[in-house]
Amino acid sequence: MSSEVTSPFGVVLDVASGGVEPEGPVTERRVSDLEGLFKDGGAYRRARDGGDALVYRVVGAPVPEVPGEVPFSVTTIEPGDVGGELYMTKGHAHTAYEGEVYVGLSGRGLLLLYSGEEARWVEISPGRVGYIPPGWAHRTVNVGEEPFRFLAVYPGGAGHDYDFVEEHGMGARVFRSGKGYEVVDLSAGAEGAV
Ligand code: S6P
Ligand code: ZN
Repeated sequence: MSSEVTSPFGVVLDVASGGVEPEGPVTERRVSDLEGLFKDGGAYRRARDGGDALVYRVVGAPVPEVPGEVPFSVTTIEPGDVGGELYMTKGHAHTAYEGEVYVGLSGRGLLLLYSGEEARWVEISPGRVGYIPPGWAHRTVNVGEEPFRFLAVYPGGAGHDYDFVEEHGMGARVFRSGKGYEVVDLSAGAEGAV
């Protein structure tokens, strides 16, 4: 257990900007931080060398990541794609057997989940909440034309393992299509897969 003591507090979430006040840790990921994520390596290098756009930003509340605490943060994924594959977060698994909740704030997104065998996806938008059960790796994708923004709430002892997704992917990829977006299920659980 931590010896830190957290006092009760409230924060203001600015839904229009993704700001959190008072603010905790802030993480920004540009195209250059996302090597190996996108399928099309040539399109990735062109995007990285030709502007290196901001893909997403995570603004946390000042809550320590230790067991017992319940950290929360707002993620904003910009609209865009690399070679037709929509902007997304790196994705991770929790190191502890802990779940998480995503609350849609603005825009349209997809929560991708991967058990290691099966890929699943859940639409997130204002008024829609996505549930991540323990044991499922997760990633979010902006499938709209506006910034996609959501509040994440998770146990402070969850821990973040990025290696699992780097090594195994998410079992699915999400591309732009005439209908808006298309999910390509590459997992062992996909229909028709061996
Ligand atoms: C933390 C939670 C989110 C993500 C954020 C960025 O458990 O799932 O706050 O950290 O959406 O994604 P990633 O995969 O780069 O951490
Ligand atoms: Zn998480």
